[in-house]
Amino acid sequence: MFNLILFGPPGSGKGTQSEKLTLKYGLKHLSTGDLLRSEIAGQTPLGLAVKNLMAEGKLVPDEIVIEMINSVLDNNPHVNGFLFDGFPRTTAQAEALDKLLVQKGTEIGLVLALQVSQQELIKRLLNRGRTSDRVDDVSEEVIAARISEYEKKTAAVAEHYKKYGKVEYVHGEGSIDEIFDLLCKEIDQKKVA
Ligand code: B4P
Repeated sequence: MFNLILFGPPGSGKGTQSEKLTLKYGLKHLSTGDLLRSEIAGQTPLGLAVKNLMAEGKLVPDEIVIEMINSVLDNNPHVNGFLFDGFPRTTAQAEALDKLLVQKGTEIGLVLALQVSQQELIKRLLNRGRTSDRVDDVSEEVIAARISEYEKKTAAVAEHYKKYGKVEYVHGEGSIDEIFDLLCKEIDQKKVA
């Protein structure tokens, strides 16, 4: 089983590249952002609890996200591996994920961290806000709040996995295919090694 984390700030291309990577490597795509948005769309109690936080660009509480991941892992016992997209987003989530994977006899194989300038992130997200129904992409204020949450709480996740030598940085600006090739090179090197 090969488990991958695609890491990076909001708008760095995690969701975009995850779709291509899951197809190529046969991994199960697990996006906490998508899972949370589908709870909101279904107006479930969980969705109602997180709706305002997400609209403000704040992170959802760790307990909610960890419980959600736990049940997805339980419901997918026979996959080749998971691609975690947008998770973990705090050190507490990373520690919880490591424990859950140990219980299942596996671990994180690689963390690919996309590096994109702040100016480019804002441009991409505002652009998506014009064409999608993502409420958190519409205002520059909410985008700034998301980038600030990333810097305060999420950047530390890379430090957590660096301790285990699992992080590779990838330049996340350029065409989607160029970045995809860079990511594939890192994965192929790791899987062969
Ligand atoms: P997410 O759904 O994870 O969304 P995101 O970080 O904004 O990035 P996303 O993956 O969607 O965008 P991408 O970079 O692919 O999170 C949303 C919210 O959910 C969070 O703010 C938080 O509230 C909550 N949440 C999720 N997970 C959580 C967790 N674990 N704990 C707590 N809260 C959690 O793409 C952005 C745009 O760039 C797209 O329009 C794309 O087309 C474009 N793009 C991509 N690559 C490009 C390229 N190379 N060139 C030009 N444009 C590109």
